Amino acid sequence: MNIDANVKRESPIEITCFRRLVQPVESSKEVIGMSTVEQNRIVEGTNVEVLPIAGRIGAEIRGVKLAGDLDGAQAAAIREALLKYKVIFFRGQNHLDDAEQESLAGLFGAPVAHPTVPIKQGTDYLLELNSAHGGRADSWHTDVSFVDAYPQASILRAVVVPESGGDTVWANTAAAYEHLPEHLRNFVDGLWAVHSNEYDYAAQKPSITEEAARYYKEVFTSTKYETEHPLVRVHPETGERTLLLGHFAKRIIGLSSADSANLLTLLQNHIIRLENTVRWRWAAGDVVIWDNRATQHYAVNDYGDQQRIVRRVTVDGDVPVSIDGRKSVTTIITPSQPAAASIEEAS
Ligand SMILES: O=C(O)CCC(=O)C(=O)O
Ligand SMILES: [Fe+2]
Repeated sequence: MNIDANVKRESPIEITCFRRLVQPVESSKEVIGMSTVEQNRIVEGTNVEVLPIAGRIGAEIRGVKLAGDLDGAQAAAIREALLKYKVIFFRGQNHLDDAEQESLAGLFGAPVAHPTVPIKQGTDYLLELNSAHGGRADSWHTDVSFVDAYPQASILRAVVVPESGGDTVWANTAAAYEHLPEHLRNFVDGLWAVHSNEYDYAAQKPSITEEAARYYKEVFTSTKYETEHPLVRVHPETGERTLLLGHFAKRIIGLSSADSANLLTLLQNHIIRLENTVRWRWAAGDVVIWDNRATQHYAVNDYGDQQRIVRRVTVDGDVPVSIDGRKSVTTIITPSQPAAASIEEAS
Protein backbone atom coordinates (compact mmCIF):
# COMPACT_ATOMS: atom_id res chain seq x y z
CA MET A 1 0.00 0.00 0.00
CA ASN A 2 2.28 2.67 -1.27
CA ILE A 3 1.21 6.21 -0.63
CA ASP A 4 2.20 9.55 -1.98
CA ALA A 5 5.59 10.64 -0.71
CA ASN A 6 4.20 14.11 -0.09
CA VAL A 7 1.80 12.77 2.48
CA LYS A 8 1.15 15.09 5.40
CA ARG A 9 2.66 14.04 8.73
CA GLU A 10 -0.74 13.70 10.39
CA SER A 11 -1.74 11.12 7.80
CA PRO A 12 -5.22 9.62 8.20
CA ILE A 13 -3.66 6.27 7.27
CA GLU A 14 -1.86 6.28 10.60
CA ILE A 15 -5.10 6.77 12.45
CA THR A 16 -7.25 4.25 10.61
CA CYS A 17 -4.51 1.66 10.32
CA PHE A 18 -4.14 1.22 14.06
CA ARG A 19 -7.68 1.74 15.28
CA ARG A 20 -8.20 -1.97 15.77
CA LEU A 21 -5.33 -2.30 18.20
CA VAL A 22 -6.93 -0.47 21.08
CA GLN A 23 -10.56 -1.29 21.61
CA PRO A 24 -12.89 1.07 23.48
CA VAL A 25 -13.15 0.32 27.19
CA GLU A 26 -16.96 -0.11 27.00
CA SER A 27 -16.67 -3.12 24.71
CA SER A 28 -14.77 -5.15 27.27
CA LYS A 29 -16.61 -4.46 30.52
CA GLU A 30 -18.99 -7.36 30.19
CA VAL A 31 -16.32 -9.97 29.68
CA ILE A 32 -16.30 -12.22 32.72
CA GLY A 33 -12.98 -13.38 34.14
CA MET A 34 -10.86 -10.92 32.21
CA SER A 35 -9.98 -7.44 33.42
CA THR A 36 -10.72 -4.42 31.28
CA VAL A 37 -7.03 -3.79 30.87
CA GLU A 38 -6.32 -7.34 29.67
CA GLN A 39 -9.24 -7.27 27.26
CA ASN A 40 -8.08 -3.97 25.79
CA ARG A 41 -4.77 -5.46 24.78
CA ILE A 42 -6.36 -8.12 22.63
CA VAL A 43 -6.82 -7.38 18.95
CA GLU A 44 -10.46 -7.82 18.00
CA GLY A 45 -11.28 -11.19 16.44
CA THR A 46 -7.96 -12.79 17.40
CA ASN A 47 -6.02 -14.15 20.38
CA VAL A 48 -3.26 -11.67 19.67
CA GLU A 49 -2.35 -9.68 22.76
CA VAL A 50 -0.26 -6.52 22.37
CA LEU A 51 1.63 -5.20 25.39
CA PRO A 52 3.51 -1.95 24.78
CA ILE A 53 6.91 -1.83 26.49
CA ALA A 54 8.64 1.55 26.29
CA GLY A 55 6.72 4.79 25.80
CA ARG A 56 7.72 5.39 22.19
CA ILE A 57 8.72 1.98 20.83
CA GLY A 58 8.31 -1.74 21.31
CA ALA A 59 5.52 -4.16 22.19
CA GLU A 60 5.48 -7.75 23.29
CA ILE A 61 2.99 -9.92 21.42
CA ARG A 62 1.39 -12.85 23.22
CA GLY A 63 -1.09 -15.50 22.14
CA VAL A 64 0.66 -16.33 18.88
CA LYS A 65 2.59 -19.43 17.80
CA LEU A 66 4.60 -18.00 14.93
CA ALA A 67 4.51 -19.85 11.59
CA GLY A 68 4.43 -19.12 7.89
CA ASP A 69 0.76 -20.07 7.67
CA LEU A 70 -0.78 -17.87 10.36
CA ASP A 71 -4.41 -17.04 9.67
CA GLY A 72 -5.15 -13.73 7.97
CA ALA A 73 -6.50 -11.97 11.06
CA GLN A 74 -3.45 -12.88 13.17
CA ALA A 75 -1.05 -11.90 10.41
CA ALA A 76 -2.82 -8.55 9.95
CA ALA A 77 -2.79 -7.87 13.70
CA ILE A 78 0.95 -8.57 13.85
CA ARG A 79 1.64 -6.35 10.85
CA GLU A 80 -0.36 -3.50 12.42
CA ALA A 81 1.52 -3.87 15.68
CA LEU A 82 4.81 -3.83 13.78
CA LEU A 83 3.91 -0.59 12.02
CA LYS A 84 2.74 1.05 15.22
CA TYR A 85 5.38 -0.12 17.70
CA LYS A 86 8.29 -0.54 15.20
CA VAL A 87 9.70 -3.57 17.00
CA ILE A 88 7.67 -6.49 18.32
CA PHE A 89 8.82 -9.26 20.61
CA PHE A 90 7.62 -12.87 20.89
CA ARG A 91 8.70 -15.14 23.74
CA GLY A 92 8.90 -18.93 23.64
CA GLN A 93 8.94 -19.60 19.88
CA ASN A 94 11.25 -22.60 20.39
CA HIS A 95 9.30 -24.65 17.85
CA LEU A 96 10.77 -22.63 14.95
CA ASP A 97 13.68 -24.02 12.97
CA ASP A 98 15.63 -22.21 10.23
CA ALA A 99 13.23 -23.20 7.46
CA GLU A 100 10.19 -22.17 9.48
CA GLN A 101 11.80 -18.84 10.30
CA GLU A 102 12.29 -18.28 6.58
CA SER A 103 8.70 -19.22 5.88
CA LEU A 104 7.55 -16.82 8.65
CA ALA A 105 9.40 -14.03 6.83
CA GLY A 106 7.19 -14.75 3.81
CA LEU A 107 4.21 -13.36 5.73
CA PHE A 108 5.77 -9.91 5.52
CA GLY A 109 6.98 -9.96 1.92
CA ALA A 110 9.76 -11.60 -0.08
CA PRO A 111 12.66 -12.91 2.02
CA VAL A 112 16.01 -11.65 0.78
CA ALA A 113 19.60 -12.72 1.48
CA HIS A 114 22.34 -10.32 2.54
CA PRO A 115 24.05 -8.80 -0.50
CA THR A 116 27.59 -9.74 0.56
CA VAL A 117 27.53 -12.11 3.54
CA PRO A 118 27.07 -15.80 2.64
CA ILE A 119 23.90 -17.46 3.91
CA LYS A 120 24.01 -20.14 6.58
CA GLN A 121 24.57 -23.51 4.96
CA GLY A 122 21.36 -25.38 4.22
CA THR A 123 19.19 -22.26 4.19
CA ASP A 124 17.99 -19.91 1.48
CA TYR A 125 18.28 -16.52 3.18
CA LEU A 126 19.46 -16.90 6.73
CA LEU A 127 22.29 -14.88 8.27
CA GLU A 128 23.85 -16.22 11.45
CA LEU A 129 25.62 -14.00 13.95
CA ASN A 130 27.87 -16.05 16.22
CA SER A 131 29.72 -14.12 18.94
CA ALA A 132 32.59 -16.64 18.80
CA HIS A 133 33.36 -15.52 15.25
CA GLY A 134 33.00 -11.76 15.65
CA GLY A 135 29.24 -11.66 15.04
CA ARG A 136 28.65 -8.73 17.38
CA ALA A 137 26.61 -5.89 15.90
CA ASP A 138 27.65 -3.36 18.52
CA SER A 139 27.15 -0.13 16.66
CA TRP A 140 23.91 1.64 15.75
CA HIS A 141 22.59 0.82 12.30
CA THR A 142 19.67 0.19 10.02
CA ASP A 143 20.17 -3.15 8.27
CA VAL A 144 21.78 -2.99 4.82
CA SER A 145 21.11 0.74 4.32
CA PHE A 146 24.06 0.84 1.90
CA VAL A 147 21.74 -0.33 -0.93
CA ASP A 148 18.74 1.59 -2.25
CA ALA A 149 15.88 -0.86 -1.62
CA TYR A 150 17.20 -2.10 1.72
CA PRO A 151 15.08 -4.57 3.73
CA GLN A 152 11.76 -3.37 5.10
CA ALA A 153 11.88 -5.77 8.05
CA SER A 154 14.22 -8.08 9.88
CA ILE A 155 13.24 -11.19 11.84
CA LEU A 156 15.74 -12.27 14.46
CA ARG A 157 15.61 -15.52 16.45
CA ALA A 158 17.72 -16.23 19.51
CA VAL A 159 19.37 -19.66 19.42
CA VAL A 160 22.01 -19.38 22.18
CA VAL A 161 21.81 -16.60 24.76
CA PRO A 162 24.43 -15.65 27.37
CA GLU A 163 23.52 -16.12 31.00
CA SER A 164 23.85 -12.40 31.47
CA GLY A 165 24.18 -9.57 28.98
CA GLY A 166 23.79 -9.65 25.21
CA ASP A 167 20.63 -7.50 25.10
CA THR A 168 19.65 -5.64 21.95
CA VAL A 169 18.39 -2.05 21.85
CA TRP A 170 16.21 -0.47 19.15
CA ALA A 171 15.57 3.22 18.50
CA ASN A 172 12.47 4.66 16.83
CA THR A 173 13.64 6.93 14.01
CA ALA A 174 10.13 8.33 13.40
CA ALA A 175 9.88 9.43 17.04
CA ALA A 176 13.41 10.82 16.74
CA TYR A 177 12.36 13.01 13.81
CA GLU A 178 9.11 14.02 15.51
CA HIS A 179 10.94 15.15 18.65
CA LEU A 180 13.66 17.15 16.93
CA PRO A 181 13.36 20.89 17.53
CA GLU A 182 11.37 22.40 14.66
CA HIS A 183 14.31 24.39 13.28
CA LEU A 184 16.41 21.26 13.12
CA ARG A 185 13.61 19.33 11.41
CA ASN A 186 13.31 22.02 8.76
CA PHE A 187 17.07 22.01 8.34
CA VAL A 188 17.40 18.26 7.74
CA ASP A 189 14.28 17.89 5.56
CA GLY A 190 16.18 18.54 2.32
CA LEU A 191 19.50 16.86 3.14
CA TRP A 192 20.87 13.65 1.62
CA ALA A 193 23.62 11.31 2.78
CA VAL A 194 25.87 8.70 1.21
CA HIS A 195 25.58 5.26 2.82
CA SER A 196 28.20 2.60 2.16
CA ASN A 197 29.19 -0.82 3.48
CA GLU A 198 32.72 0.55 3.30
CA TYR A 199 32.34 2.89 6.27
CA ASP A 200 34.77 3.52 9.11
CA TYR A 201 34.17 0.14 10.75
CA ALA A 202 36.92 0.39 13.35
CA ALA A 203 35.88 3.90 14.42
CA GLN A 204 32.43 2.64 15.45
CA LYS A 205 33.69 0.03 17.92
CA PRO A 206 35.84 0.21 21.04
CA SER A 207 37.75 -2.93 20.05
CA ILE A 208 37.64 -5.44 17.24
CA THR A 209 39.22 -8.84 16.93
CA GLU A 210 41.55 -9.66 14.06
CA GLU A 211 39.00 -12.16 12.78
CA ALA A 212 36.23 -9.54 12.76
CA ALA A 213 38.44 -7.00 10.95
CA ARG A 214 39.44 -9.57 8.32
CA TYR A 215 35.88 -10.70 7.90
CA TYR A 216 34.70 -7.10 7.45
CA LYS A 217 37.33 -6.45 4.80
CA GLU A 218 37.14 -9.73 2.89
CA VAL A 219 33.48 -10.66 3.16
CA PHE A 220 31.35 -7.73 4.24
CA THR A 221 32.88 -5.36 1.69
CA SER A 222 33.61 -8.01 -0.96
CA THR A 223 31.30 -5.96 -3.15
CA LYS A 224 31.32 -2.26 -2.32
CA TYR A 225 28.12 -0.25 -2.46
CA GLU A 226 27.40 3.45 -2.23
CA THR A 227 23.86 4.75 -2.09
CA GLU A 228 22.42 8.25 -1.76
CA HIS A 229 19.46 8.40 0.63
CA PRO A 230 17.45 11.33 1.91
CA LEU A 231 18.09 12.03 5.59
CA VAL A 232 14.33 12.11 6.00
CA ARG A 233 12.52 9.15 4.48
CA VAL A 234 8.73 9.12 4.18
CA HIS A 235 7.54 5.75 5.44
CA PRO A 236 5.69 4.07 2.58
CA GLU A 237 2.96 2.60 4.79
CA THR A 238 2.43 4.97 7.71
CA GLY A 239 3.39 8.24 6.01
CA GLU A 240 5.61 9.09 8.98
CA ARG A 241 8.85 10.94 8.44
CA THR A 242 11.85 8.95 9.67
CA LEU A 243 15.51 9.85 10.09
CA LEU A 244 17.64 7.57 7.91
CA LEU A 245 21.18 7.39 9.30
CA GLY A 246 23.17 4.79 11.28
CA HIS A 247 26.71 3.50 10.86
CA PHE A 248 26.53 3.06 7.07
CA ALA A 249 25.89 6.81 6.66
CA LYS A 250 29.34 8.06 5.68
CA ARG A 251 28.81 11.71 4.84
CA ILE A 252 26.16 14.31 4.19
CA ILE A 253 26.12 15.49 0.61
CA GLY A 254 27.17 19.11 0.04
CA LEU A 255 28.86 19.66 3.40
CA SER A 256 32.55 19.75 4.28
CA SER A 257 33.75 16.55 5.91
CA ALA A 258 34.03 18.35 9.27
CA ASP A 259 30.50 19.78 9.11
CA SER A 260 29.19 16.45 7.85
CA ALA A 261 30.79 14.53 10.73
CA ASN A 262 29.47 17.02 13.30
CA LEU A 263 25.95 16.94 11.91
CA LEU A 264 25.91 13.14 11.70
CA THR A 265 26.94 12.97 15.35
CA LEU A 266 24.37 15.53 16.42
CA LEU A 267 21.50 13.78 14.64
CA GLN A 268 22.59 10.28 15.61
CA ASN A 269 22.66 11.40 19.25
CA HIS A 270 19.07 12.57 18.91
CA ILE A 271 18.02 9.24 17.41
CA ILE A 272 19.48 7.17 20.23
CA ARG A 273 18.21 9.29 23.12
CA LEU A 274 16.94 6.80 25.69
CA GLU A 275 13.40 8.13 25.27
CA ASN A 276 13.40 6.77 21.71
CA THR A 277 14.63 3.30 22.65
CA VAL A 278 13.57 -0.09 23.95
CA ARG A 279 15.88 -2.80 25.27
CA TRP A 280 15.23 -6.53 25.13
CA ARG A 281 16.61 -9.21 27.43
CA TRP A 282 16.75 -12.28 25.24
CA ALA A 283 15.85 -15.89 26.07
CA ALA A 284 16.51 -18.72 23.62
CA GLY A 285 13.47 -19.13 21.37
CA ASP A 286 12.56 -15.43 21.37
CA VAL A 287 11.74 -13.90 18.01
CA VAL A 288 11.96 -10.17 17.40
CA ILE A 289 10.68 -8.42 14.27
CA TRP A 290 11.52 -4.81 13.48
CA ASP A 291 10.42 -2.31 10.91
CA ASN A 292 13.81 -1.58 9.38
CA ARG A 293 12.40 1.57 7.72
CA ALA A 294 11.69 3.20 11.07
CA THR A 295 14.39 1.92 13.42
CA GLN A 296 18.04 1.49 14.20
CA HIS A 297 19.41 -1.18 16.52
CA TYR A 298 22.50 -2.03 18.56
CA ALA A 299 23.55 -5.39 20.03
CA VAL A 300 25.11 -4.71 23.43
CA ASN A 301 28.54 -6.33 23.58
CA ASP A 302 28.85 -6.87 27.34
CA TYR A 303 29.00 -10.67 27.66
CA GLY A 304 32.70 -11.37 27.19
CA ASP A 305 33.41 -14.77 25.73
CA GLN A 306 30.04 -16.29 26.56
CA GLN A 307 28.36 -17.82 23.54
CA ARG A 308 25.61 -15.94 21.73
CA ILE A 309 24.04 -17.07 18.47
CA VAL A 310 21.18 -15.30 16.70
CA ARG A 311 19.77 -15.92 13.22
CA ARG A 312 18.20 -13.31 10.97
CA VAL A 313 16.00 -13.31 7.91
CA THR A 314 15.32 -10.02 6.16
CA VAL A 315 12.34 -9.05 4.03
CA ASP A 316 12.85 -7.15 0.79
CA GLY A 317 12.11 -3.44 0.91
CA ASP A 318 11.33 -0.63 -1.47
CA VAL A 319 13.39 2.37 -2.55
CA PRO A 320 13.12 5.23 -0.02
CA VAL A 321 11.36 8.43 -1.04
CA SER A 322 12.16 11.90 0.30
CA ILE A 323 9.66 14.51 1.43
CA ASP A 324 9.81 16.11 -2.02
CA GLY A 325 9.25 12.79 -3.80
CA ARG A 326 12.79 11.96 -4.92
CA LYS A 327 14.01 8.38 -4.71
CA SER A 328 17.24 7.01 -3.26
CA VAL A 329 19.81 5.86 -5.77
CA THR A 330 22.68 3.38 -5.62
CA THR A 331 25.59 5.08 -7.39
CA ILE A 332 28.41 2.55 -6.99
CA ILE A 333 28.55 -1.24 -7.04
CA THR A 334 32.12 -2.50 -7.26
CA PRO A 335 32.21 -6.17 -8.22
CA SER A 336 33.33 -8.91 -5.86
CA GLN A 337 36.92 -9.79 -5.14
CA PRO A 338 37.66 -13.48 -5.73
CA ALA A 339 39.10 -13.84 -2.20
CA ALA A 340 35.64 -13.60 -0.66
CA ALA A 341 34.47 -16.87 -2.14
CA SER A 342 36.80 -18.89 0.04
CA ILE A 343 35.44 -17.55 3.30
CA GLU A 344 32.57 -19.65 4.52
CA GLU A 345 31.90 -18.38 8.01
CA ALA A 346 28.74 -16.29 8.12
CA SER A 347 28.82 -14.36 11.36
O1 LIG B 1 22.73 -9.50 17.59
C1 LIG B 1 21.73 -8.80 17.64
O2 LIG B 1 20.98 -8.74 18.61
C2 LIG B 1 21.37 -7.94 16.46
C3 LIG B 1 22.21 -8.25 15.29
C4 LIG B 1 21.89 -7.39 14.10
O3 LIG B 1 22.32 -6.29 13.96
C5 LIG B 1 20.97 -7.94 13.12
O4 LIG B 1 20.53 -9.09 13.24
O5 LIG B 1 20.63 -7.21 12.17
FE1 LIG C 1 21.46 -5.38 12.27
